Amino acid sequence: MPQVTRREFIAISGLGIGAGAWGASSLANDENPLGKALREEGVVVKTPTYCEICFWKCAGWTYKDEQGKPWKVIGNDDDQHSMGRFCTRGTGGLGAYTDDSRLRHPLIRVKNGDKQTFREASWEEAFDYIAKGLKKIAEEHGPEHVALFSHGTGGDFFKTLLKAYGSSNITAPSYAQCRGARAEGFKLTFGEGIGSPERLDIKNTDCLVLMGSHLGENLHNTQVQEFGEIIGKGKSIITVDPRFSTAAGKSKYWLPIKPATDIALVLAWIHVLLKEDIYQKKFIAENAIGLKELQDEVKGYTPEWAYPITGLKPEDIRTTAREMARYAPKTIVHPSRHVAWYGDDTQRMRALAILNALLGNWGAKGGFYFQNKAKVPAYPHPEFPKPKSTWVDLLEGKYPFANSSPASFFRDLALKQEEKDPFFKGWIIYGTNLIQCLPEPEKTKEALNNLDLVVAIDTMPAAITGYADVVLPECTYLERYDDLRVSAGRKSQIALRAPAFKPKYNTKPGWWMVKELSKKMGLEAYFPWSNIEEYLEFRLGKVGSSLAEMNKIGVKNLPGDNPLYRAEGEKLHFQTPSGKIELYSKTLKEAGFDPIPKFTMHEQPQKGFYRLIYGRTPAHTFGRTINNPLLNEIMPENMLWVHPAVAKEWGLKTGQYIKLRNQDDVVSNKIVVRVTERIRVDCVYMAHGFGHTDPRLKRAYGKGADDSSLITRVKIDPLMGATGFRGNFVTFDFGEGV
Ligand SMILES: Nc1nc2c(c(=O)[nH]1)N[C@H]1C(S)=C(S)[C@@H](COP(=O)(O)OP(=O)(O)OC[C@H]3O[C@@H](n4cnc5c(=O)[nH]c(N)nc54)[C@H](O)[C@@H]3O)O[C@H]1N2
Ligand SMILES: Nc1nc2c(c(=O)[nH]1)N[C@H]1C(S)=C(S)[C@@H](COP(=O)(O)OP(=O)(O)OC[C@H]3O[C@@H](n4cnc5c(=O)[nH]c(N)nc54)[C@H](O)[C@@H]3O)O[C@H]1N2
Ligand code: SF4
Ligand SMILES: [Mo]
Repeated sequence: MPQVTRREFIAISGLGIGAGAWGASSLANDENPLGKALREEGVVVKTPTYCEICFWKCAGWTYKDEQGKPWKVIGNDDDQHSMGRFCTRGTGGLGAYTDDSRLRHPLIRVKNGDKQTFREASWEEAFDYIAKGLKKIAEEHGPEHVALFSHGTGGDFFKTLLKAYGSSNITAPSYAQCRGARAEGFKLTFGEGIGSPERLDIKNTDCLVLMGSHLGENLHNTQVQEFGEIIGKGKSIITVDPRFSTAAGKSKYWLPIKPATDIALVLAWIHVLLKEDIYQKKFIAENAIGLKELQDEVKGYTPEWAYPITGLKPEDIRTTAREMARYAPKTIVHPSRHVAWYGDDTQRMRALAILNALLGNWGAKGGFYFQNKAKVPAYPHPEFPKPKSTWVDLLEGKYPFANSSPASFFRDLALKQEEKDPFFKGWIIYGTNLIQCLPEPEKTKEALNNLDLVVAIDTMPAAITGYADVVLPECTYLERYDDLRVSAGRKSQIALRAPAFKPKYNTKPGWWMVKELSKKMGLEAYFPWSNIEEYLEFRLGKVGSSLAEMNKIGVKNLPGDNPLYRAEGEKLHFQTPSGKIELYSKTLKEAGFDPIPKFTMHEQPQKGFYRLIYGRTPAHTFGRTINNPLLNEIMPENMLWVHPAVAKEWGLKTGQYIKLRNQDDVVSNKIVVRVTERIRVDCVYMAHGFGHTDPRLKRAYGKGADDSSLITRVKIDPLMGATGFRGNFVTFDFGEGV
């Protein structure tokens, strides 16, 4: 079936250049008299949307002027995610629409002499190709041999398609590469996770502890705004980070921890709370089991014990533990979000969950509030066929606490395993750049090579699209309807995304692709609506609303909100086996794991090497915005943070370019050095998402370095399969090009 077997990477974005870009209009500026006048006269049109520049999904309004030209995107005042304001990235969302490097046409991989290339195809041809390929795999191997990788809203329609086809092998990098270990660590302790948006009552807290959670650079909107509020009120903030982050700069205490030793600090904090009897005793007595076992376990974990491990002074550990206790239960130890660090991540999250439990903040004002979630009935469809096997079968007992499939595990199932043929034969990849988001990118490329069919659905010529057989260009979120945003939070709320502009070029919305593909595959019964408006009307009608209403208001609160906080003396029930918070976990013990987290020392850098750490930057979301003309202007490339002592040793100066070489001799792109006291001497830091290698991502190409390329070693969490990214070490390389 494949027209081309060995799958070479093809840089595709140069195919077909056309249509000029709309520049950043000064009309977007309210100071501009013309813009102001237009607005006052009401000649602008505003359309409701929710942002797709990251996964926080803030609701807002897209404005255009009388010529239908884009003006601005701003927050919807009634939305609990945006609270009326978009972050830097969301505000730059118009750049996703205007980006002239966008995908423009469906593409099919072909052989051209001994070179591979893409040819522009019609939608009809592209769908035929995919339907034929999927049919062949189903006949020869079975539909469960096809996986869907999906991240982002439109992916839900593809999930329905895959299930209708007969496979439930669906995965996302937001589990094993992001917050999966947090979900399982909290579930094992409290019986449930903390969701997204996280149920953190930051605005009412008196003490916020951030452990590698870098609010301010991590721009998750609601949290950053609430963080700003408590900074303004002078609340106590404690930041634990090997780097003096933006959040550290706003903190009462900054603990520059030695990387990879967080569990030791948390155990020492727990020790202090218990030893000094300053934990929330009544709450624990009523709601938790395992206190005695916990007390026994942490007896020896004194701050003096933790000092040589973490590099943090015993008095600082005691002072900060007392600070947390002083404000409890209005204290939150933020469990952060991207938690795939060192391979013992579920246990680190367990330690944080236990610490939070001792602070009595579950269901407390200023702690973890109880979420409300809107319920909107699904559009009915026939029952899905039962797959012969599911991802749980594929795991064969590995990662017993995984409640979702790890994406990297799926990747490995497309690799040859000890003479066995790879399990997966086809991948459909929606809105996730697997080359940059999975560790060990060379393995990902090898897996892509082995597959019979690779389909990528994207808006941009992201690296992953260069490995596809068929590329389906989606229009941006500003040009399409999507499913409703049904979110959990303080209120039960829904939001609508409607198109502000017609799709540019020959791009289409995901829902349309799925609907058309379903016809080719004989699966149209699963999509019994004729268009998205009909689909949305049906769902909205079930909750007493309509498209007309939602187009006017964008966001709607549904009735039925439950209290956010526990009442005085209320008896709480937890969905754990004991019905209580499990400080000691019998479940873990029985599965052969530590029932109370223990600290194990991780490998430290060899002489001349530094631990590679990475994180977010306010102007960008991963790699997806680097080419966005508005956001690229704010930050075109990343920098390498290097401590002055290290810089001196290597003769490095701010502004000079350098390459990095990791422990496996992989060399990065060049990156500009920033010498700064704001980082420890044993690590270097860069923002993730840069170093694009496709020459026709006009603005992003060759700018900065890609941390992923250096992450050739992973530490996998044995409980749920998280891929620890932070056990990679780099040294400086003065080779060619620097
Ligand atoms: N090295 C390293 N790896 C990491 C991380 C890290 O910090 N460092 N972070 C991890 C984390 S926390 C996460 S959540 C993952 C995220 O990893 P990804 O899921 O890869 O997230 P993005 O980089 O946002 O990539 C999304 C892709 O979606 C495309 N896209 C954007 N909008 C649309 C749209 O409307 N429709 C379609 N079809 N496509 C669209 C973009 O062009 C891009 O190719 O990465 C993980 N991997
Ligand atoms: N602007 C922006 N905001 C985003 C995103 C984005 O792409 N751009 N992505 C969103 C997503 S999907 C996620 S998952 C979140 C992730 O955001 P967070 O969960 O807040 O942050 P991380 O990326 O886990 O952590 C980065 C921080 O950890 C520190 N660190 C490194 N090693 C250690 C260590 O051993 N111990 C401690 N204590 N700290 C350490 C780094 O110095 C850095 O400050 O951000 C979200 N917000
Ligand atoms: S946090 Fe920013 S980028 Fe993310 S959805 Fe909200 S406005 Fe968009
Ligand atoms: Mo994430």
